[in-house]
Amino acid sequence: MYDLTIIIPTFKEESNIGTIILEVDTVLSRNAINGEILVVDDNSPDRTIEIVRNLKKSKPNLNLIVRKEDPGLSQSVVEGFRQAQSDVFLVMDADLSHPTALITVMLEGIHAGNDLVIGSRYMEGGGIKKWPLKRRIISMGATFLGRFLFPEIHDPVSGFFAVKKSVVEHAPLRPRGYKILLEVLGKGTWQKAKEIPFEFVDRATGSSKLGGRTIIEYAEQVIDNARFSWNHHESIIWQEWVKLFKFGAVGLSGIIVNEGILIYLKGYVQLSLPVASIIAIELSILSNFILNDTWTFRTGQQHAMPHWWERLLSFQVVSIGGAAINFVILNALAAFTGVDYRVANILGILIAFSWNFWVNRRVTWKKSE
Ligand SMILES: Nc1nc2c(ncn2[C@@H]2O[C@H](COP(=O)(O)OP(=O)(O)O)[C@@H](O)[C@H]2O)c(=O)[nH]1
Ligand SMILES: [Mg+2]
Repeated sequence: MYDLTIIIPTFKEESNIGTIILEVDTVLSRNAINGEILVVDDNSPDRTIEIVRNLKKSKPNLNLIVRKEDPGLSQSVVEGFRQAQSDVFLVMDADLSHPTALITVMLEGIHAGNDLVIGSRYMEGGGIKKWPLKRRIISMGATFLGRFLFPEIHDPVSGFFAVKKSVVEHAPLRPRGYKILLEVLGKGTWQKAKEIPFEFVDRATGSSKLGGRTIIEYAEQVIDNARFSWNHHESIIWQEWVKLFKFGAVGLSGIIVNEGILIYLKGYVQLSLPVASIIAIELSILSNFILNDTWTFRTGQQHAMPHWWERLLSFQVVSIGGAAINFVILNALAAFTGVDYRVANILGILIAFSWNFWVNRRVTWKKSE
């Protein structure tokens, strides 16, 4: 048994595999980590396998799996999970895009109690070097989609992460395509994840295997994970649905508060309509805030905005933004397209609702790190 298994999926990496193995091995021995290096290759037609076999002669902690069926990056990583001889897995690319210097930091993160430690390109301190615009756009699209399922993870599709065996051991992973981390996040059993920023450096040699098929597979995977959560209420994605549902219920309650107060102030107190409506709107924003703060987003964890008045201010600003979005969409659609104003308003409400939920989820009630 080892303390850590570094899983490296490979396909046609003859120009990189020797270097990455030596680099990883140096990090392991320098830091006295009893680590296994597990290369999972999809029967590469080049010299990848031969190079690993040669290195294995002098490195007993180096292991190789050669897969002959169902080729794929994610499938290979999952095969690595199955055959790894330790309780902590760290997945990294062979093409030197992921810095080996972070291996120790990620391992420390796991030892500190995190179920997952993700090397993140999309947070402060992280980045991507030497990527063509097309790759950047595809990657940002994938990340954006992934964040709907995991709003708190900056880079849910990173290929560089460490995970406890217990997270994936019994998870019904359906690996396909490139984004194995999304599958682990969606179906694994985890509570605490930490991200560490790093700078992704595009490969200097060999070529990327990402193609058009990859994008379709990814979309399927996102849908499959969303569907999975429907039957697995302990999953992180389901907890996200619950928040969305509660936020929607609170929004509906706000309509009742708004209408009730308006009727009272206009009809009984006899205030003028503009004054009555401003008060009704503001009080419904306040009641929405109280319900969201004590119910929708009550997690028992510290908020990034620790004081209630900070969150209230943020919620207030977001609400005004939402109202502006509703207003602009309704009026623009009604004025410049043939859309009926009632339909236009429903559209405006839906988009404003999405905005409200999304920004409040990620800003107002963001968890502290
Ligand atoms: N086993 C296996 N590894 C793969 C496959 N496709 C890519 N890889 C490996 O996965 C890592 C990332 O692949 P790469 O093509 O560099 O993706 P990119 O960095 O997103 O362009 C590299 O180590 C590849 O050798 C595959 O089909 N099977
Ligand atoms: Mg690469």
